[in-house]
Amino acid sequence: MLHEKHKPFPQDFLWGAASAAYQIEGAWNVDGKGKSNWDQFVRIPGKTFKGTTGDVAVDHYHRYKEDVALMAEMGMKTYRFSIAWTRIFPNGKGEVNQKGIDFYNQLIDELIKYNIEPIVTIYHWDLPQALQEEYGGWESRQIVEDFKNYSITLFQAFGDRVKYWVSLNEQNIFTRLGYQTALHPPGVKDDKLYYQVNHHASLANAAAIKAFRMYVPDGKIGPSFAYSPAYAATAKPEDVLAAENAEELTNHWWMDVYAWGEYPKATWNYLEREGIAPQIEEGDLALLKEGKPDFMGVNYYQTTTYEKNPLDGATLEANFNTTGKKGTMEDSGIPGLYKTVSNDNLERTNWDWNIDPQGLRIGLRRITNRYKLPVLISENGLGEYDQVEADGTIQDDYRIEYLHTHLVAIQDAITDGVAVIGYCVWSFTDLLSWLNGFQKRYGFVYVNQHEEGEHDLRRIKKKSFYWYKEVIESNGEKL
Ligand code: BGP
Repeated sequence: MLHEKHKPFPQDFLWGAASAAYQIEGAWNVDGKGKSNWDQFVRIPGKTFKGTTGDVAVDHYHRYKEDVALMAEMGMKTYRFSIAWTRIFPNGKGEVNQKGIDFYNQLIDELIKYNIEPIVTIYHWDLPQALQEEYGGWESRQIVEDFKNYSITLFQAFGDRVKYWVSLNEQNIFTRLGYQTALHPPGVKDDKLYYQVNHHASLANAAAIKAFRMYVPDGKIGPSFAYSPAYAATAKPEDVLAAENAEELTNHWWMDVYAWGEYPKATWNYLEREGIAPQIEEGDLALLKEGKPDFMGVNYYQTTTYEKNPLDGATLEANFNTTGKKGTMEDSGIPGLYKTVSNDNLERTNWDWNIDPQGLRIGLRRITNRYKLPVLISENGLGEYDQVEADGTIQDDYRIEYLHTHLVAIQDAITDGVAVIGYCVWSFTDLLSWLNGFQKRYGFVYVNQHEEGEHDLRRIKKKSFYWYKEVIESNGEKL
């Protein structure tokens, strides 16, 4: 299946970039915004790299016009951004804060002015702290109703102009880091609760999608899933089985529920035996089936390689590289099921993320074969140190190389028959990385923001900015 002749990118392909409210907006307590779980968490000493916060982030709240003008200059067709729940409902529910609605109206209108298709993410991790305090946030079924109401408020306010929506961003990541490894708020380690929280989030996702059909009947909606396709470390059957376990427990566990409203069998039975399967109430499974997405949103950064893990083997207690010191990431696993191992065939970034463009093609084909849904690549990008040269330029050839090879893989997948509707690079401007501060940069546009020292937040176009501009102009013919 090697082919010299690629199919072209579709004419209406959505070339874009993505961001999230907490990572760019700043203005954390401005214009009536309430406190989110992240506003709370970053104030606990030792939780983020050098104590960075999103209080200012890259000040997009005040500089959105400048940022959108840069997007227009680049020729971007789409921009994916998230809405801060606490700007709309400072306490998560109740009275709407009109100033929050106003801000996003202005941003959306500014994008439309330049023919940039807005893609709105409803939830990118910044939960209203009031809901966390009142009933534990995702820990309670009450979240389903509040999330649905919040979503409907957005559909009513913006659905006339916004036709592409992402429901939950990376449910698998915010729940794992929030409830298994305690790296994100609320900083809990409780496996049973983790699966219960996920069930609530899946219900909330389905409830929002079901409501969407009524409020934005001509729109499209789907979740964004952080998909890391599983590889087996060797052809030993026990390693292949470990990779199968991982594919089911780290991927199908969510995507099957999104696409089919069903939990995968082997994992369900395993969790039942362990006494940590979620409690399901009457009507839950029916609701899950009623909330089918129009596309699978995929955030792709890397593949993960697995081998057999004995019962007394590696656990999830492992160091996660948040410092940018290569080689500090440790392997982790679930005893009896699988354990991660480094893949010597792949290069890694300074944060120990594998670089694997072919893994994207493989993942896209797996999704297509299993779910028969179109895919929106809602995130893909390279987090690296960037250096401003003496002449003021940023020569990020490594980022161009990363994006180039991933786009070739996408075109391979399109040629294979995968329906890809768009590609959102993470990210447009540099922004705050949740745990890694400002030094781990992803943008086409450099922002002079740092953990320490001088930082006037000025924007500088990187070399990759000009490269992507040409890619878009040629609709992917000049990769
Ligand atoms: C995804 C998140 C993004 C972004 C990205 C890069 O998981 O959806 O919000 O942060 O990863 O991650 P990091 O900032 O850890 O490098």
